[in-house]
Amino acid sequence: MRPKWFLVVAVLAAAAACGGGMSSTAQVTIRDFSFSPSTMPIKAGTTVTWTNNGPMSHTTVSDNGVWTSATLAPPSGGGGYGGGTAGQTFQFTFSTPGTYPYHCSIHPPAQYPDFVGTITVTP
Ligand SMILES: [Cu+2]
Repeated sequence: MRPKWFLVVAVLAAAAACGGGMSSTAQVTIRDFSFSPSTMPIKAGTTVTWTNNGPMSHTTVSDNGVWTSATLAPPSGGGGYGGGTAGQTFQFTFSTPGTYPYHCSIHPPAQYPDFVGTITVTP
């Protein structure tokens, strides 16, 4: 049987990892034409990074005006020869609990109904 101190260490490590007001991060990948994951629950204080990995330029824009990214260029060049650039990113930190739907302003939901996402922020 495992000694009890092992359990204590595990609980303390878990508390240190997610408690105490430490910030955390989450990732959304933009493709042609989807946000992945399209729905994402996070805790308040989490910084979300959107990364464009599709072949076209895209944006991430809050339906309610909470955030508006610049145009995010796709990754380019290199391939098997190396070099090139990574796809551009946009970051936003969610402080207030709520539901935050968003879309790409270049490819709006009227033409791309599945190209939408939602961030749900809990306290
Ligand atoms: Cu787009």
